Amino acid sequence: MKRTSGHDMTDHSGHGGARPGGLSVSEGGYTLEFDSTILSAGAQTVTLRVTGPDGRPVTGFTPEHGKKLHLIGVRRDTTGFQHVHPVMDEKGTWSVEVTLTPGDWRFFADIHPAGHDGTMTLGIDASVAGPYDPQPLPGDTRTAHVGGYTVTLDGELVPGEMGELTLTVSRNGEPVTDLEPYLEAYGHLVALRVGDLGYLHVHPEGEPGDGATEPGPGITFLAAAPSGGTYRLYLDFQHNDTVRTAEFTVRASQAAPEHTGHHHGHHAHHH
Ligand SMILES: [Cu+2]
Repeated sequence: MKRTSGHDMTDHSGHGGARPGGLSVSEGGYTLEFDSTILSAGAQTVTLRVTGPDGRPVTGFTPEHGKKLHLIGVRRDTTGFQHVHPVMDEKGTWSVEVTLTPGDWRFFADIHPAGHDGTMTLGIDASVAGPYDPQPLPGDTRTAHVGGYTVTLDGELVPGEMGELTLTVSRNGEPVTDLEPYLEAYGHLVALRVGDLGYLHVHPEGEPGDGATEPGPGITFLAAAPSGGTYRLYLDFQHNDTVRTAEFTVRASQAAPEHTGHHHGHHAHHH
């Protein structure tokens, strides 16, 4: 039997795609801890650590996309998205400033502990005190406007299959062809499943300086949806020295008719 190894996270059961990350606070012996999971509204510094199989804070991490820890925070209604890079002290405590609004939040730490086989995403809940005004999910949106830029999304999220997503950036109607590298890519895309905020691993196709990847206007990613349903997508891109986030709502279309067992020539009935 031919076996694939390494980075093939696809589930071939036919029921879904890559298993989402971020649904567990602990995985493989690694656990995400916040000093406090009760936070206040507004700008503040949060402190956190990752403990390892021995129960002690981990200090050795393998950088991914130029950072040892990517921290993503989002309110449970999918608003307030933040993607920040905490700084670690010698004891393994990370700190970073975030700006929070009242409500229930989910934080994700995207890490690759040194010596561990690959990356993982750990997730933790936190409560921000104050009157919570949950927002309805924006409907299917394939065009986002942010800071004078327009970003359009092409391609499909398909349950159980790698699909290609292309995000195209324009400004004042003109394609942007001088995107700046940000964290070793022209864009970073985070996808969260609505309902449980399952975190999808999305991989950019090509990177700056590889001789093939253009600095816009299109940025291409590969992603597989773990299931049907609705997803919220967040694209970070950099232009004119500023990082901006464009947000989209996408429904994962059901997979095309089964590849096996379908009936050729089975047309609609006529009465
Ligand atoms: Cu990051």
